[in-house]
Amino acid sequence: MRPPTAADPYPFAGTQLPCLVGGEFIRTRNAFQNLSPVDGTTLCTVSEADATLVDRAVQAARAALQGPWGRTSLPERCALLRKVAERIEARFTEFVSAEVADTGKTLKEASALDIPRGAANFRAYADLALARSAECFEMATPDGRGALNYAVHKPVGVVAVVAPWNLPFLLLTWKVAPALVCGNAVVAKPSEETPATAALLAQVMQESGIPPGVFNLLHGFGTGSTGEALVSHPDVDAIAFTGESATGAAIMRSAADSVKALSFELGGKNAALVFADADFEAAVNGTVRSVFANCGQVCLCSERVYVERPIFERFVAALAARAQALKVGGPFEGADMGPLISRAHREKVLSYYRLAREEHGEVVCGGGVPHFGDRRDQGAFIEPTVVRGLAESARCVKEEIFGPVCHVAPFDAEEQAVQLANDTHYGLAAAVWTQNLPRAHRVARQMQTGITWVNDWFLRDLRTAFGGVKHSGIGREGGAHSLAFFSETQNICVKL
Ligand code: NAD
Ligand code: 6OH
Repeated sequence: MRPPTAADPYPFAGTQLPCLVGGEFIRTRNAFQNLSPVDGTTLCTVSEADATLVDRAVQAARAALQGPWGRTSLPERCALLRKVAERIEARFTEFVSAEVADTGKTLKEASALDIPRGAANFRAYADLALARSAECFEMATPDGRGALNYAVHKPVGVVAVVAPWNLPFLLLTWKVAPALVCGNAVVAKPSEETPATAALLAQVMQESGIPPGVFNLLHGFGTGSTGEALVSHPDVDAIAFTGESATGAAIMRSAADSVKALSFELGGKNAALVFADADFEAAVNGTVRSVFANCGQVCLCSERVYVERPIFERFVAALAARAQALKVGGPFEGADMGPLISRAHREKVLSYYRLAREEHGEVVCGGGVPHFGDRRDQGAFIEPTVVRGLAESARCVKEEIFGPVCHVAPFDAEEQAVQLANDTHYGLAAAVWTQNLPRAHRVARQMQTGITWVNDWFLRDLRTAFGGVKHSGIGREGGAHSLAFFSETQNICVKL
């Protein structure tokens, strides 16, 4: 699998990306521009699906469920998913080119994480679905003959998958793969910011023999556009959504009238707790990663770093030094950190950089925009930033920023660290750095989050539960949890 070079073209240069509906690639009259976050140039145009096309896609999905797809066996679906994984790998260079162009993320991130994880998602769910067992309970009855209860798993039906722009391919396939292996038909809507890897996936689905209508792809915006039309469509049975908490709330309202099943992976304001007994270098390295990975645009990123007082000053100095040493640049420049997704998002993150000063924080490093003196100045680059000295009630400590920035604050006692970490409406992930084993378990268990890492960050086993508490989500995905969400379980009770 060869990573692309700057000489490899954007796979869709100069074209209009189509939607895929019922096995047919459709270019719509309404098209929008897909801009590069690296230099603001137009990468391609994208067909926006209107409510009529959304309806066609949902009907195509419904028809597919009633056709041969509805009669496929689990091994047949698993074989198809494995083919999809193989085709992604066969077109690895194109996928990476598409992802780095749309997002500006580093070549290393896209080659080592986003695209391999896309393929891995299809393989993992094929393996997991084949290994799934169904529950069975023998029961006693008054006549002594007994009864046997056994469960069967059926598809939910038409599933809408709505994905964000930060890990576009990873997060789309994370839901599409389990939905398909469970026998559903999917209507997917990637973010308007990052349509290209989804467009390649639509081609791969066709190449792999996924029947028409089983995977439909709609491009477009959210509110008042494709996304809203899809999630409020009465014939959609379930919605798997990843994105902002406020968007989740809007989708919940849209979905209420037709009582759709919902799985939500939402925002975070994640804490890292660094105890004085931590392996200092490992904690600094891990925190640099957990704050600045993907330009801080990972839902799991740490935006609040609490450090035990004896090592606080040394830790802040090391973190700031490492942040300042990060090379910011485009995907093909050997950079450590790419741009934010868009100028609009940069405006939002910069507004928090300004707010941090207004809220009497001290900007330890960064806080602005880098100047390159070339076309990258038209992009969405921003400086990695460390802030200290804010009150815990400050908006910068409470609200998700989703950029390469953290607030770092000292703590004096374990109970205080736990209280600070949990003092938020969010509850997605936490990172705990300590070499004291009993403390590691004790603190980890007290984190009000769906996911807690001890002495690492974003270490993923696809069989594990993934999701958030409080405003960070509804339900769990990953492993058996995804298979449960994308299936209807029927109990059959047989009197013996
Ligand atoms: P977003 O909520 O703005 O958009 C996500 C998707 O929803 C896009 O495809 C968008 O077009 C669509 N959408 C927007 N409004 C809609 C509506 N009213 N109806 C239907 N669809 C609508 O999120 P984003 O800015 O793309 O992504 C960043 C956010 O996602 C951050 O808050 C981040 O924390 C969160 N996120 C969470 C996880 C997780 O696993 N918990 C993972 C990644 C990102
Ligand atoms: C959020 O930005 C990252 C989510 C990661 C996953 O869903 C995953 O499966 O690793």
